[in-house]
Amino acid sequence: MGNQIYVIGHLNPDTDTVAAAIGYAWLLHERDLADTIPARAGAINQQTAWVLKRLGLEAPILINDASPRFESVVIRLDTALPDSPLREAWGIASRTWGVAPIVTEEGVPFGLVTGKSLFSLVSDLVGPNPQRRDLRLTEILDIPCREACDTTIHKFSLNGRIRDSLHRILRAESDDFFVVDEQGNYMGVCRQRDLLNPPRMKVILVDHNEPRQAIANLEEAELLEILDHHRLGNPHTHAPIKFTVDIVGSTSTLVSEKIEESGLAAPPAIAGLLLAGVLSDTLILTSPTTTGRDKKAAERLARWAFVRGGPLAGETIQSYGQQVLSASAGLATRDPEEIVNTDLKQYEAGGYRFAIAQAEVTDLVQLAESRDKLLAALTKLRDKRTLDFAMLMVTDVVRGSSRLLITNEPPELSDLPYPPQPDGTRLAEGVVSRKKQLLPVVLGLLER
Ligand SMILES: [Mn+2]
Repeated sequence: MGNQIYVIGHLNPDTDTVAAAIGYAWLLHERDLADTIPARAGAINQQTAWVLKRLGLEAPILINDASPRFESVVIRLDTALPDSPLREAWGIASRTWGVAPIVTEEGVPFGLVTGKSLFSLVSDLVGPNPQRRDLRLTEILDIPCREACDTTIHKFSLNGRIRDSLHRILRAESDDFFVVDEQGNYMGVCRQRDLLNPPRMKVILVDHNEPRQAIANLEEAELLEILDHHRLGNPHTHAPIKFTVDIVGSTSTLVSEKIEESGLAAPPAIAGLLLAGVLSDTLILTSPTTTGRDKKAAERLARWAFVRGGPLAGETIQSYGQQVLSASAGLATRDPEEIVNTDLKQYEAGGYRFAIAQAEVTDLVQLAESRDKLLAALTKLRDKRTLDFAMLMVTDVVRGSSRLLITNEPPELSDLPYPPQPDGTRLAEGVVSRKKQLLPVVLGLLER
């Protein structure tokens, strides 16, 4: 793990979150030579997959959990075979901290030669009375390793979380352990003292700042920085961190500004990705969250992205934006559970735990036929996450309006300023932003 810094977006990643992670990781590497790795906290949605493919970019790596794993402390020590003479293990132990791993020809851990295992070998050979036997060191060193090693050493899996094994580690006789892969092959050795204080994963959060929307066990990571455009719900940190939360339409806007401030230009594919982030979060610069800075960012990114020979040569902001928005699939062709889980944010307010999902469509005609299935999926989601209620905001990105589906609507929400429709949904005319339009209204009613 070392000095690697993961730049990671929120759960249920959308295009802006993936773009910001890739774009900001690129900038930090280019400007500061930082060892940054873009990451994502969940499956890529259909729109983002389309954008990445169009630009010829790889999806960032998936990280679900920030809790340190055995791979962060494993040391790949040299090994000796069980039938090799002990002198080979002796040689290895003199170069390590006094241990030598004994591993079979197949690559499977057999045992560990340690100071303690050697002492117990010698005391077996000599017996309780040292005068009775005159044993030469060279004779001892000819003994096969298999007779001199401790074969009761615990094995832990490379991908396992250290904290899940803490009591086995603390109760074990030895201070050293084997680390193996899924097939049980030797990957190295780890020490108790490193396991009790493993290096923390270094992370930069983009496009979110609430732990509830972040990878699991974020508190076990070392949080270096937050770059975001959402309401505050940030975690406590032990040390001061760089914190940028600004009122713009997308985090991709902030990343493009930072690139410009550094005097750099993003390569066409990364600029195209950031532009997709801006255009999808702002619905092609029309949503009420859009600011002058987003428009400038779009122009700047278009200048970098639409160059001759690049993957977006010949496009305009409008033509590209329409392709990006229509790459998110329509309601009827999508699995209802996928619709309610893809762009989902969870909140707590006024004693309620709830979630608001958003699905973007290019027309609402399919809503009537999908309504029952969507409500069933919302109910399932509510049960699974033990929420008080769940809401789906189906946004018509062309007409700039949304319909709301709510399960277990609490009485406070009967005052929602969105009139119920004959089909049981609520009509939120002109509402396209969950963050800026819907959420403040919902929070206002719940916290009254
Ligand atoms: Mn965003």
